[in-house]
Amino acid sequence: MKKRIFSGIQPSGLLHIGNYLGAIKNWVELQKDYDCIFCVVDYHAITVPQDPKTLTKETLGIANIYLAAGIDPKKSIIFVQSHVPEHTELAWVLNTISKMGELYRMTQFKDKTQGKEQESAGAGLFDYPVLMAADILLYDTEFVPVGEDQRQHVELTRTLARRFNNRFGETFKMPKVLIKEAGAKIKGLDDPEKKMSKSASSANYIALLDKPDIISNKIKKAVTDSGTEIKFDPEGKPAISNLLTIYHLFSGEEIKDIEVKFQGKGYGEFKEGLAEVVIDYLKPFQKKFFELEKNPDFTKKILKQGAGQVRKIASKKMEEVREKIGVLDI
Ligand code: ATP
Ligand code: LTN
Repeated sequence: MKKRIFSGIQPSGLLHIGNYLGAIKNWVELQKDYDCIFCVVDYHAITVPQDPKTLTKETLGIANIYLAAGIDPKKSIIFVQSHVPEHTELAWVLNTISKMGELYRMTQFKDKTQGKEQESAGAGLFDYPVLMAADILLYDTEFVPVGEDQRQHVELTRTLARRFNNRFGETFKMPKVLIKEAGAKIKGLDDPEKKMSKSASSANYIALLDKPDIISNKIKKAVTDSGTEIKFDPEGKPAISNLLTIYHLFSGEEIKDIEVKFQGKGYGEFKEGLAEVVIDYLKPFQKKFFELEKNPDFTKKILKQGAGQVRKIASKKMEEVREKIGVLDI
């Protein structure tokens, strides 16, 4: 029996190369050795206001990104969170054992409410990690492959699993976070101190669907460090180190070899090389994405099949949970 992997991405805005290198690229590799379930977490996306038409379009869009990137529905399951109501049902039960204090300590909640009146922050945004815990725990997940920013949420998931198991008896498997060091925290092109984020300005990220000239331009304008040397030194040269990481992950070349290749050459030449590597890598992915976009019924069929497959697992787990907490069976 293969070990299970579960992960998900919200259909809220464009995906960027940080999402790809920190999450999706690793998922594609994990499919060989694990029993993988990949979810489009639409109920997470509505924790901040979403235009309904855009949400529908982006839900399908994320599924198409998964497929175009190489998630193979013959090997892995792809589905949409809201199509399996056990996710929200388990989230409710887990809410009853979650503490306000531990949810307040979540850095994502703090970041997303920063500068705003906490009084007007959505209860859904506050509760976001509990729904994520439900996603993971429903499937006896062994590993959760995500970027560094999600580590704390997986820790909370473990806390909730442990608490439930202690109170009601062994029910949930203890999941572990799976973070691959290279790519776990791709930094913004305009600010190498912070993670690349779709909530930032467009100069911050390279979207997976950006056109070649846009990619070249963004890389050309990316901030650099003082000096001229192309050297991997995250402390002393955070900007160039970030660009080297991107180069390494898209080209498959070792960082040391890339340093040698650009020895004695300036930042300009390195950036031109990087743009070429990123554009070449994304070309077949983009082509596949636009093909899939023309045939929504194909993707919908995969999502429907996926929901059917996972529902069997989820409903069994929910039955067990109901029984454990003492819900009347009729
Ligand atoms: P935002 O910053 O607007 O909240 P996001 O870009 O972080 O959004 P998510 O949907 O929260 O996007 O993340 C999807 C996946 O991508 C998660 O596994 C997350 O850890 C990963 N990820 C996001 N940003 C990065 C990044 N800069 N580097 C590596 N992985 C990332
Ligand atoms: N919070 C995650 C998305 C997410 C997720 C999950 C990731 C929701 N449920 C379950 C892994 C497992 C994010 O990337 N922002």
